[in-house]
Formats: sequence, C-alpha cells, structure tokens
Amino acid sequence: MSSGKGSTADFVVVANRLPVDLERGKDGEIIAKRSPGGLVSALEPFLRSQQGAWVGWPGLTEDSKLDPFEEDGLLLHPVMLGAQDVEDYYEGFSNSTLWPLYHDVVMPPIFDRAWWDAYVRVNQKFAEATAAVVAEGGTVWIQDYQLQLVPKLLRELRPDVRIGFFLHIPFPPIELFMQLPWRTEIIQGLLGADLVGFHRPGGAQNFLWLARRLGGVEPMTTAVGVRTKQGLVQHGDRSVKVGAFPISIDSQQFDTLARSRDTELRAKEIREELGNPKRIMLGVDRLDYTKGIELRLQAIRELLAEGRIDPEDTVMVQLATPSRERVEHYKQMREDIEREVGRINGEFGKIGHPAVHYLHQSVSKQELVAFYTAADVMVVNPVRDGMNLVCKEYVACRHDLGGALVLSEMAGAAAELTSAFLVNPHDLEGVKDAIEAALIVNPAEGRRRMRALRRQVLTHDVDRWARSFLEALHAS
Ligand code: GDG
Repeated sequence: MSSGKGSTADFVVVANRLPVDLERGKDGEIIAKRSPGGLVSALEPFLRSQQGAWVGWPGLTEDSKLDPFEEDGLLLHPVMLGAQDVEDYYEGFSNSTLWPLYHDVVMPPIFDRAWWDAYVRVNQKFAEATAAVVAEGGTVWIQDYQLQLVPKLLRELRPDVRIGFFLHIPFPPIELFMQLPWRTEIIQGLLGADLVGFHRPGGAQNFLWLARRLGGVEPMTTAVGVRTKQGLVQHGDRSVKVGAFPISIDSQQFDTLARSRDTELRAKEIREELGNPKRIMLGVDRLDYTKGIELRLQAIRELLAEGRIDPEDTVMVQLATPSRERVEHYKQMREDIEREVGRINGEFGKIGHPAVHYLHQSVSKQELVAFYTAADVMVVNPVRDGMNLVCKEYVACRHDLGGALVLSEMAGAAAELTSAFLVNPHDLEGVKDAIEAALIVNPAEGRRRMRALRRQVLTHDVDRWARSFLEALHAS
C-alpha cells in the first residue's frame, strides 16, 4: 500500500465501502483486506482498467484522518467515519431504514430523525471528499442507496463535473417510497445527477413518477422508452436522464477460473468430502433476510419429510457470508436460520453425514468457483433482489452445460435468465416443485437451459454494463 496523496483523477467512483477493508493490527498498524459484496465484485475490474480513483469508507471506525493510498494500481481515498456515524448513518438509516423499505418492506423500516441527520452529515462528508479528488471537468460515478444525497451536494460544490448515480438495490413501488418522511430530499438529492440508473425499467419508471411529483421536474419523456430503456426530465436548467442498466459480472473471468485444472480437482474433492452424493444443492448468499434462506431451508425440510429428497444421496450446502452482524434484524435471522439447519440435521442427518452443510464464513473466489462447479442445483430464491450476481456467476462457471438454476422471479436477474427454473419465492409449494424439477431434469433439457443462460451471461458482462452506463452519461 503506497501513498497517493495530493493527486486528482478524471474518473472517480464513490461508494459507501472501499474495495478493501482496513483493520488495525495488534501494534496499531493498518492491515488491508479485500472486502466482499456485489458492488465491489461488479465495479472493481472496470475501474482497474480505467485507472480511476475510488472514494469510500474503509470499514475502520475512527474519526481520524487517513491519507489516500494506492492498492494494486487503484487510488483509494478513505472517508473516515466515527462510531456514532457508523451506528446512525450505516447501520441505522442505510440498513435499517432504506434497505428494508426498498426491499418491499420485508422487514419494517425504522424512521428515526437522528439517523436521518447522520445520513445528511455523512453524505456531505462524501461529497466534500469527492469534490477534492475529481479533476476539472471529470466524471464521478456515485453508487447506491447509502449516498443518494451526494449527487446534489456534489453539484453544489463542483458544477463542472459530470455526475452519474447507480442504484444497486430495487427502487421501490411509489406507495412504499411515499412512506419515507424524507422522500422529497432523497428525490432532490438524486436529481443532482446527470444520469440516474437502475437495474430494471420498473425502478426507473417509479423514479420518473416521483421526480414529477416530488422533484418539481418537467417530463420531457414521460415513460421509460421500451427500446432505449431511458427517460428524460427537465430539472431547472438541466436535463436529467433516467434509465435501466442491468448489472452483470466478469463472465470471462469466472469461465476461465471454472475451466482450470485446480478448480476441477477441488470440485471433485468437495464432492468426496461431502460423501460423493448423487446430487448437491447449493445456496450462496450474504446472510440477509432478503435472500430467502429460511424459506429455502423450509422447502428442503419439507421435501425431505415428504420423501421427495433422499438424504442418503442428496445434500445441501449453504454458504452464508457474515453480514451486518450488529443490526438487530440480522442477529435474529441468523439465530432462526441456524436453528432450522439444526432441526433438519437432527431429523434427517446421520453421524458424519448431515443433510445440510452450513458455513457462516466467507470463502475465497477460487473456492467459490469450485463450489459452483460441484453443484448440481443452485438455489437462488430472494424475496426481493436488485439483480443478484450469484446466479450469473453460477451460470458463467458451467461451461460443461451441467447444473440447473432455480431462480426467484423477484430477483432483477430473472428478466434476463428466463431459462432458469423460475419461482415465486413466496409460494412454498412452487419452490419445492422447482427444486425437485431441477434435481431430476433430464440431461438434454438441462443442457438446453444452461446453453441459453450462458448465451445471455457471456454476452452481457460487467464491462458492457459499465460502458453502456458511461456512454449514456457522456451523451447526456
Ligand atoms: C447488491 C444487491 C446486486 C458471496 N459470498 C462470498 C462471495 N460472495 C460474493 C458473490 C457475489 C457477491 O458476493 C454477492 O452479490 P449479490 O448480487 O448476490 O448480492 P448483494 O451483496 O446483496 O449485492 C444485488 C448487487 O449489489 C450488484 O449490483 O446484484 O441485488 O443486493 O459476487 O460471489 N465472494 C467470495 N466468498 C464468499 O464467501 N469470494
């Protein structure tokens, strides 16, 4: 890690988190670690190729100042947050107000005025840090729900820069968004951008409606175009473009990793470690209540109880990456999930041969790819998900055309991955049927589906996503 103090960049990404987490070691020294999650996986390869700068929080809870540093060719600008900011802006307003509200209120959002004040304060801090980093006339790409006020705040500080904003989570239906006491401020914040992007046209459409109602904008195009998937509004003397840009993954990288000899060997080893079952089902998620992990386990328990899955020859592996562990909803959910795993193994497992293998830990990318390669059925059943990258990664790894994907209709990815076994995640019987169908699909049908899925994922990668967003931004 080398210092990059004082430099500016033509292209700046701003996100809540930096792509590395910093921690204090025993002697007070700073240690950098890769940080997981969909946003980092999606953006990092692109930014690396652009030699841009990244502004974000490094995960350290300290109000001190930390100089910018270079990590693996990326210029990183840390925005430091104290313990109270982390509690109120991050765990509070971002993850206990906005996250549940934007995910169809699957959990009740909490509206707390002190959290909102912290959200405003921290967004201002990010805007100031970005204003100091971006070169004259440069481009800034702001990411996600934690920073929805930054477009407006940054424009006030730096009217010379071009500003894009992309939301990685769903933009909610109008009726739900209207519950937010600070709805006008959020819409006004987003309208500070030149381009506001969403995963799905539905999100863009909701935003356009709200911009008219709360943002005082004049519609130039009232609908998100079916072909262009973009709309345009007049906001004061500026026009703001609104559009859908479905995110993706570095498909080629996953394909290449999956084809390597090491992955093949490790996948074989995983099967052996699991007792060489006939079928392996896999779930990979951040431990989050939107991902439907409890429902998935319930479906599996019922399939086992009804004798539709034989625990002698079929096992489930659930990789659950630790996430937001200090937030109350997450603590409760972890307990519920672990109780359910215990219950299933208590009823259907044998000594040394559990029905569900559960890991509450993060694994390396190589190991993850080996799991994808080893899995016969990948179960992705979020109750709501902006996109979901895991299902795309699974598909990119199946160059052998093996494996089957069970996918929730409520994931943004379902619009593209139509050859998956699509399910309504609230329909428990439907989920059970889809898992069973995927387990017993005949090989020709399975290959046909996987071929179609791969065609989509390999031709629509993260590079294409980023380029299409930035092209639209520069054309605005
Ligand atoms: C948000 C939106 C949207 C997970 N466990 C491990 C690991 N991961 C990686 C996966 C994947 C990423 O984390 C998770 O991405 P998702 O898209 O599935 O979910 P969120 O974190 O909720 O992401 C989502 C995304 O932003 C991008 O816009 O798709 O809808 O909610 O890349 O591979 N990676 C490693 N070890 C793990 O144990 N190495």
